[in-house]
Amino acid sequence: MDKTKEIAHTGRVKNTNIPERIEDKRLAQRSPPPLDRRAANAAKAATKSKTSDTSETSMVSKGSKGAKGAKGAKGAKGIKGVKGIRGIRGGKGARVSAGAKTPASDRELTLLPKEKVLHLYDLMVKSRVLEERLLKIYKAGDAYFWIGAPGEEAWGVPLGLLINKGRGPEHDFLHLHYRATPTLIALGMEMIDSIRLIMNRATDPSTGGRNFANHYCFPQWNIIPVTSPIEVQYVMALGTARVQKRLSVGGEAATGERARGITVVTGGDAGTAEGDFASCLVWSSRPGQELPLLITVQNNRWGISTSYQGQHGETRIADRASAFNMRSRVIDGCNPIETYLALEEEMTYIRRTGKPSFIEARVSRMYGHSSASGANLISEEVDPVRLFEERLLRAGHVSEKLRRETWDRYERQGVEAQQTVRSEPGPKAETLWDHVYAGNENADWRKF
Ligand SMILES: Cc1ncc(C[n+]2csc(CCOP(=O)(O)OP(=O)(O)O)c2C)c(N)n1
Repeated sequence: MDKTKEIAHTGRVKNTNIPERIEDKRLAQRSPPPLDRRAANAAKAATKSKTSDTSETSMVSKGSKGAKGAKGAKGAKGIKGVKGIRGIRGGKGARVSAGAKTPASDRELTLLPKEKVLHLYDLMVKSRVLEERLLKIYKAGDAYFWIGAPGEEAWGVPLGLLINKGRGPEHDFLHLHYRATPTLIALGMEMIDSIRLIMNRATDPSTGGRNFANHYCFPQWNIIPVTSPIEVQYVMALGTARVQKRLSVGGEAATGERARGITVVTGGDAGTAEGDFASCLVWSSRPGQELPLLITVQNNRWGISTSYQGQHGETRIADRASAFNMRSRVIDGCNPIETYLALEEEMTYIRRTGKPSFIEARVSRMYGHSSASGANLISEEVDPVRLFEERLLRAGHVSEKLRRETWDRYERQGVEAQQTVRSEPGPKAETLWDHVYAGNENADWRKF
């Protein structure tokens, strides 16, 4: 049997089909210089504050070793991502140990305040526990279909934390695809609302129980409805970015200062073959008409069961953005620190200039495409949550006790939420036509 199909059907075979091209040295990331400077400064600051580091909560062991290891600006090199990207290469062995570093050399942890690092960890665990709960719900027969984001936590959580959250063009718009649970969790979505969606309950705030798992919609946070047809979000994103452009300096409805809200679009690597993706590059980069748009691709190296390797003539997807003179970079989306810093930098650039930027994040797909491909754990895929957790344990940022408590707390929350949702009603037939049009105009064609 063809290896690709084998994976799709069982989800358990060795992932022998990981494209060599992704491992090519040419893929080494070109981090813009400001990040390196920032890394150097943070490393210096961490060294200085080494002795005053005991003010942290009890979850942090005394005299953080990470801070000790931060000595010297050379540590900044770690951020370049070449090392991190190795974490998702198709090598052998336990994926948790791929990024193994001694505490003394894990300077990267000092690039963000410790509180932020722990917050990232907490939300990543929460998102993973929720996703695994959704899988269990599907496998127990409480849902018809599962699709989701285990393996994208290190990408999605930082993204959610950096969003200027709210409703209307002065806030960020998010055109997400169906692997956005980590971002929604970071934005503050309750676990129970994701469970209501997968269990198709009328109480589901996203769709009233009418759509698939992970097809979120939260108008109060500018979360545009997630669509099942892939890639359409890349052209829709042009619309909200255009509105934000109009509100900026020199725009059609100039307000005197550049709008702070930007538009963010996410999607998969296979989807970039669609014309919508090309349209997005063209329309966001027209000289003098550039749009405040963060275009991102989460490259997990698969489009259902079709391998990246046989589909992409370009070396990096990010290279396609370079052809439009757009700022672009490749990052290790399995590393939350690198991701956070890169996203922060690109979002700041877009807010400041009103111009687009492009990020290709290398991510993991731990349970295959969806329930349609079995939804079983693929042990060779990188586990970014465990990878990060290992680092935090080694650095003394997280104790074994805190680790256990975090997983247990969210596990309990998930189980309780599932039990609650079981007793909630499904949608009524008469609500079928609700919310098809904006303003809730009745869309029942029989009544036209
Ligand atoms: C327009 C359209 N074509 C095909 C499909 C079927 N389809 C669903 S997911 C998928 C693969 C998408 O792969 P990728 O863009 O890499 O995202 P991933 O699912 O890997 O995150 C395809 C082809 C679809 N949903 N919509």
